[in-house]
Amino acid sequence: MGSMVSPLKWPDIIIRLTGSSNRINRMKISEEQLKSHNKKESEVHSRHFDEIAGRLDKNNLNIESLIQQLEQFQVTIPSWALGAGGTRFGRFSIGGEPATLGEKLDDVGLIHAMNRTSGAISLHIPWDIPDDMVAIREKADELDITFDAVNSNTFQDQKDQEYSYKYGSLCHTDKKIRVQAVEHNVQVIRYGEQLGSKAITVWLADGSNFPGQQNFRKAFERTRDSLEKIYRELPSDWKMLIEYKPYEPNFYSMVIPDWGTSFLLVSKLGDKAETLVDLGHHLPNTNIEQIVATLLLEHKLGGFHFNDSKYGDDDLTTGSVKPYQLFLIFNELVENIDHPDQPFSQIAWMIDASHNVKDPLEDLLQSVEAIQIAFARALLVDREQLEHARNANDVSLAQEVMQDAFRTDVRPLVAESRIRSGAAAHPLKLYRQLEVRKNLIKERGTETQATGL
Ligand SMILES: [Mn+2]
Repeated sequence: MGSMVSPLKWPDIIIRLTGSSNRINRMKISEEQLKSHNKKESEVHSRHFDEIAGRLDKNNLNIESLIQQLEQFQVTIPSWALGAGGTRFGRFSIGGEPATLGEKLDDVGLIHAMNRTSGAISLHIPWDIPDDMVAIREKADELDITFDAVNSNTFQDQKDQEYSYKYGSLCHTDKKIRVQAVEHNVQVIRYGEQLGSKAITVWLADGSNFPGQQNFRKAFERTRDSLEKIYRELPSDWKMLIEYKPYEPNFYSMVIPDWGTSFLLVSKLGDKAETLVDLGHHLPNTNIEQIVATLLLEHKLGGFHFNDSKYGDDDLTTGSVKPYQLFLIFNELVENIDHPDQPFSQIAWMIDASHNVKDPLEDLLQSVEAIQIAFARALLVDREQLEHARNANDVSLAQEVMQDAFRTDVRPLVAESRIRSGAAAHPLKLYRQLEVRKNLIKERGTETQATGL
């Protein structure tokens, strides 16, 4: 981010009345504010954009098509990542956190207004059950937001719940508990149908903490049997995405620890079941791009949970620690972009992160931009030359082709795609100029706490 322009004062910020709500002012970003921001940025932006567009044109790259692909690309915001996260050691509030589902939608609306790339939210049930389905759908329409995959939760016990998930849910040794967990997932699908979602993401905390605690084969079979029951309740145009994770909350074994186990389950379930890749759910140094390539080959790549990590499931800002890995993942995706059996547009692109020290909205803006940058760089890879280098076993050339794309500063291309979509040239800069967090604190107070991780 460049130097910050002095912030606007409160009266300059367009606010709107929310009618009967106790909260008087609702922070909203107006078209005028976006236009004025882009006007101020236009001179510097044009210079940077013309420079890179001219250079890429010499390489016979179709800039227009690249920008259009960026414009169409949308990344879903998870409802649980809009407040401050925490660790088991503590949590530090940031103030102005959304306390209701409506306010969570408002926050996604703010992000989407600034980047026009975050036009969907992924809800977590039961944290985000809408009280008034019609009102929530209307609000989402107004903010131009759709509902992406819904997420079930059998990793915690809820207040009114009959049986505990302490020793597992879909894998549990007790049939009554498995039935309860299956019914919860079916309920999540029913909520999702009312919202217009088209997928359910299942992540299981099921596993064991000590050797000998669980019969691996029986736990797998019970899980498969439970998933089949949920699968049978899927509407015809829905998908079931099965996420895997090697450890945590269980530290000896997880029932679905890796992509291979997820792939085995989704293959047994049927065409509507696919694997979901959460970047943080791998042991250190795992070659995630190769997993992505194999899932693409088998048409079983359902979607992503983007984040970044240094050691484990750190849930850090996407692209903040390993940007080259993110680029390599997108390189595999772009290589397969026109495949009719695994349409790029039907892959679920979602963020799954947690923010312990940063403003969640700033963090999400940074994550989305990092994803766009990785996508744009992957679109720059000279595929013909790469294929030639590979076939000729020209190892150095293959590396050059990849790194030439990675080392290109594509930020002006991403900014151009935003400007054309009516978004801000520099969303984070605008966010700070408008003092959005300060206004959210004014609106909601410092004591609110969002449900989430
Ligand atoms: Mn995840």
